[in-house]
Amino acid sequence: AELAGQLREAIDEGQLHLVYQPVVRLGTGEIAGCEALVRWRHPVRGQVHPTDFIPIAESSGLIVPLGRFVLRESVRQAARWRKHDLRMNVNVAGRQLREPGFVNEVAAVLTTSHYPPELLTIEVTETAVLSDDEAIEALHGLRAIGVNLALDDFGTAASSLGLLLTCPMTTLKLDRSFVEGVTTVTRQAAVATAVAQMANALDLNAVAEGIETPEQARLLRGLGYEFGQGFLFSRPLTPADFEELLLNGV
Ligand code: G
Ligand code: G
Ligand code: MN
Ligand code: NA
Repeated sequence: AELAGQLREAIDEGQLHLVYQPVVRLGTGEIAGCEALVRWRHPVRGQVHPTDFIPIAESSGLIVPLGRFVLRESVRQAARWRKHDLRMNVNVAGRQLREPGFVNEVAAVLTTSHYPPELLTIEVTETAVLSDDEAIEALHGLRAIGVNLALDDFGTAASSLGLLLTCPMTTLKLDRSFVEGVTTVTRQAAVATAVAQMANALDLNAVAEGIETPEQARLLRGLGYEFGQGFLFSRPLTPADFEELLLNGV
């Protein structure tokens, strides 16, 4: 409860900031885009990790103003990096999707920053949209304005393959729990293989998350993952560090 009160202040007083983790084209190693991840610089506690405050933000409703900050800031940054032709991925919670006017808000942010909708990807989790008609309707609205949609942490939650029929997704992100043992654990490799085949059959982009070794990257590329993300390439970076990476490559 204390943290919830402080989170309200944090949003108003600019204690939140964004870091960006590169998304790499596994075939060439080039940076195709990035995922915006929120961070909280707490005046007393120091860095508070999103896993410690996103749940509080969701239960208190503060995810709506927090998400508004994340969306504006990430799109503004993406527009500044426009000449690098980067895609920007932004995480959105179910609560945000259900907020009336969310699609209009995204459209307005894109217009204000002169950023093309085709370069923005909204990431949602399976649980955020599962059996939620309003959230699914928002996904259709976002797709209608040209925004891309990724199913994040794919395979972890109450995976409903039916979501792939009811939601207009453009991208599947294989959860890093399957990537961890993909070179050694047969069952994880089997899931990674099945997800890649499904993505390719449905004409969806396939992204593997949490890649930490060159062997994982090679294997996943072979399985059909066009894109990868993980500490092998880079941790999430401040805008200044990300720009340096853009100049020097991964
Ligand atoms: O880097 P990482 O530890 O930052 O992220 C931890 C979790 O927090 C991930 O599940 C990620 O999706 C989530 N997260 C990070 N930034 C945001 C954000 O801006 N909005 C939402 N809804 N979730 C986020
Ligand atoms: O749930 P989501 O995928 O949105 O969150 C991404 C989270 O995964 C962030 O917390 C990010 O810091 C973390 N992450 C990114 N790459 C790696 C990696 O290679 N290994 C591990 N263990 N975590 C990672
Ligand atoms: Mn994500
Ligand atoms: Na993820």
